[in-house]
Amino acid sequence: MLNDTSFAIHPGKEIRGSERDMYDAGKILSFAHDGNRFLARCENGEFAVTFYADEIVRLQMNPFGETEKKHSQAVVLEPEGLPFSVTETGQTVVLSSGKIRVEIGKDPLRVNIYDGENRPLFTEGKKGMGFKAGGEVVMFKEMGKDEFFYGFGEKTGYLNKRGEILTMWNSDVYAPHNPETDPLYQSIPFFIAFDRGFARGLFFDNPGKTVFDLQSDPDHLSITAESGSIDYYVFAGPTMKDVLAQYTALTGRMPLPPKWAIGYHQSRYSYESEEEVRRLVEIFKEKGIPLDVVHLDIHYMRGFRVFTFDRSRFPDPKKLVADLKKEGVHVVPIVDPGVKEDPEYPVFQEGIRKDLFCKYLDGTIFYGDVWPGNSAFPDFTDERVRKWWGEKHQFYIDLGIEGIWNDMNEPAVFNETKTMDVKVMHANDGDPKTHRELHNMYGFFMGKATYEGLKERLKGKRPFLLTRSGYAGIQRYSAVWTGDNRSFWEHLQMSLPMVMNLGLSGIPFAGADVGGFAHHANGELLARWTQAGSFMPFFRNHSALGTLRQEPWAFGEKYEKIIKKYIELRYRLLPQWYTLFEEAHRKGTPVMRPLVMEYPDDENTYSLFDQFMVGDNVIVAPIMQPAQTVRSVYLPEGNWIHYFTGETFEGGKYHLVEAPLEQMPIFVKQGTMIAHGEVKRNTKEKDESLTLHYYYGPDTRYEFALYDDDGESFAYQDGEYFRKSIRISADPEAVYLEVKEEGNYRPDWKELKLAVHNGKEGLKIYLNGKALQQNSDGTYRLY
Ligand code: MIG
Repeated sequence: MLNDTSFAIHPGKEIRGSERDMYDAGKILSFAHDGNRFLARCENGEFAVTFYADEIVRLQMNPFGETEKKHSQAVVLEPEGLPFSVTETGQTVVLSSGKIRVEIGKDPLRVNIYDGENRPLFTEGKKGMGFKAGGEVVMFKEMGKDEFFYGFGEKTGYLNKRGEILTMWNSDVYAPHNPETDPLYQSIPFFIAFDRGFARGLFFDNPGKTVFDLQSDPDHLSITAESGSIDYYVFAGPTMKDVLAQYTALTGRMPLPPKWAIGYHQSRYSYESEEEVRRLVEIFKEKGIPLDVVHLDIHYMRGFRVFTFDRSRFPDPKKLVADLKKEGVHVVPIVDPGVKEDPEYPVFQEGIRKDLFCKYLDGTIFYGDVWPGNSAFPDFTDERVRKWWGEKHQFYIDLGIEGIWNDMNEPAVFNETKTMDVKVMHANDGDPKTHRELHNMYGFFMGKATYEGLKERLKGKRPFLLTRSGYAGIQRYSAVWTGDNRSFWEHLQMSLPMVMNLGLSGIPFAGADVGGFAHHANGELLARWTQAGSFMPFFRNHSALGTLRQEPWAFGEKYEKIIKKYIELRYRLLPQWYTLFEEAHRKGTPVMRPLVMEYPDDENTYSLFDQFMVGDNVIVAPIMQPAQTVRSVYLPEGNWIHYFTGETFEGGKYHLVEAPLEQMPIFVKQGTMIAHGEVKRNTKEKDESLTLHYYYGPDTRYEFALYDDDGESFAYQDGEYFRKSIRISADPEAVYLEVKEEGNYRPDWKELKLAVHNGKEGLKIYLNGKALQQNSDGTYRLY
């Protein structure tokens, strides 16, 4: 409350992780192990090690009681009962899976973890684990002097988090989103430590308040949790992609979203009537600007009651949804967790009668003030409540709705603490815990309830869910947007590292409100923001009540043309996007990537935050300052082709690149390929023809993939998909394509063309050993 006065720097405020007053776990008194688990009793608590997979190990230390075998619902992987060896010496006990070696010092308990090649994954050095008198648990890990840190979910600031103190406590922060504003809406207590190309990960699975301190001690980071015990997983890497594959094997991966969700979304707080929504969609059509989704913010509801439509504003929502769907546009309404306390409101009645709301230990319901006024909050930590909430979505399903937007699910409450009373008790599927202990999972459980409820009712169609709040594993249910940013250039700048770090935290489907939510946008800002946003996984223009309108045409024709061009580019590249989404779904590799992920041996990429990659071969360098028409772009080794001019740029150095307002610098790596479909009104329209653009470079090799399926069902899980893999190699005379296809699905397109850029006279193209004839337009027919 007093954080914006000098009270914020009250003497004696201590948030740093320090050893001061810490009680160390002490020495090991006895230990034992069965096939699966190693258990040690220490002077101050119990310590356990469980191998979850060859490259994943779980470590626990509970100073206050026993360590539980059970894991949180963030985790979906069950330990396989991996055999591990146990070797005891005088000072240590060493556990090894072959890929991970845990070296446990006995007096005092100290844990150093190495990989199969004896490289340190995480070591404690002199500092270990313990607890404080206030009940906090603390642990330390050494930081190498050349180490960089990425991930940590949704954080402001730069890409590399070394030197920061990061708090995990899901919070509704309307303003400001400054470099030091922390925490925000999401808590993903996971990070990647990266040392000159060697990556490994750590997930601290504690949904209470945790603090990661990478600042106070230059040689150690500390993790402090206000409640609960120490419970963490180590991932052995050795590459960033490996770490993410391992982390998402543990916490789950993004389901493949419906194709329409990868298109362009238009939103406003709020489109307030059926008429306004129809008119909006009409204008998109008239202007020929592609559009897949319109979001309905809180004004669609009757007095902000969830599972209702205000019939004075929206007289016939079913017809509206159906008519729009005919045009290929999906409607996504907002759903908040707060249920209005109104004895005449059936949802509230049911919640009371069936005992579904969050309560104190003594049985009284927790009420908080949100949009509808005094409200009760479903206890999503309980399966019974999640099922009920899922069933309630039949209301939207009956209207033809296939996507939901969850907001305010930190949960946000209009009071001094901004959230639910931490003393509230959650049922937590038979293991009751306080809100203080589970706070960061409230939005996660709401997402679980919503996604599973929708999926069950959509009869085989893929649901789309967007959420503001979440915890590790939220990617299994939802896309994430970064909340209430502002129409500031600084917030456009910030969105790059923020969305990249979300991707590095297992959440590939993320984006920031394009144009900025609060404050007033202007034409130049919106144009530049749309350019950048069109290359981010979740692509939605959204703006707040009382701000200037922000639709693509809001600032006149000059800007509209540019904005339209980039939305069109999104659609042209959709086959590429979809292929990358499928890769993220299957492996956990993010769609939007920092350069360091693809060029881990290039030190120039380690802190690079103002440009990014889409997939492994496209670099995007947005303009993020007013009146700027030239910027510096770093290009790693190899040659890079300017997407718009075709000019070749030599890699391994910085370039000053021209960027007039209508042009965002985009580069494709020489020797690689990207797929183009056709510009469409939306994803309902199918591609007739696809073109694979190959950027010729002698003596290059590349593995290209093109993925497709019906874009809306789960049939791809039963082999109804299409994957074309092309192994490309080029020498000074020719390009050799070796093509393989798998899956039973036949895409809609009738022809597949190959366009060769920067080729030279007489260059030959071979497809599976056969020379191809050039078409009159210079392309080659591949299919
Ligand atoms: O600010 O529902 O972040 O996207 O438009 C209060 C109204 C609540 C916050 C969300 C924003 C949404 C708004 N909501």
